[in-house]
Amino acid sequence: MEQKEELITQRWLQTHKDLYLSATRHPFILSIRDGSVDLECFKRWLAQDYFFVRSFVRFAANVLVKLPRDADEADVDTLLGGICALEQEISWFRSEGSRWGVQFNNVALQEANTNYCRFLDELAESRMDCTVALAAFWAIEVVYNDSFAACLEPGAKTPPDLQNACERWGSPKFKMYCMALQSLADKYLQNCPAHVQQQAEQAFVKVLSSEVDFWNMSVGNS
Ligand code: HMH
Repeated sequence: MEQKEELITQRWLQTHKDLYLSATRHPFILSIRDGSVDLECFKRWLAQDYFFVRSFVRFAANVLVKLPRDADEADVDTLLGGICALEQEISWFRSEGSRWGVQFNNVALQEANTNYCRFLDELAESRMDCTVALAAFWAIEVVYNDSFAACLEPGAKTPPDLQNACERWGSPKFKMYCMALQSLADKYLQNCPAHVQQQAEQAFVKVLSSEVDFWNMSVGNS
């Protein structure tokens, strides 16, 4: 019987465990989890992330276009579902913005955000391999899922006002979506040349470090 091989994304999570933990258990997330969060930081994160998500919409649409024409319908649907969910996410940001008195049109993009959005644009370029973009897509979503799920664990003292934000990315439903993205990335990773696999791993690492920079920016450390 053929031995089941370890998934490539699982191997990356092991290889880059420390960086992954820095991205998913950042002091900002831990401060939400223990209830000590500075709400000014949360508001800064909210305003910056609204603009990130606007860039992410373009990225996500481009990843869908990168799928080969004969891609499995279920795979196209996974990405399409993700794009549809972003519409609600944008509305959520707008209503949170007014709830917290954050006006997005007065917000200046900070460097960590601009850099991350530029990286998204690079990944979206037509010469960029579909597999690399899919791996990055999964990484971007799983960091938020893992981070915010930690704020919902038993014993977490997440402030009630932030519960809703944590549920958006930390819910079991979002986790299922991330797992679908992970399987999709692994499927393409298993069938791509070694140099593309390496490029995808580099993109994974760059997503993780961009996420750390984004959290640092949110707490005012950048
Ligand atoms: C910075 N990373 C950042 N923002 C997000 N909204 C996500 C990931 C997940 O969608």
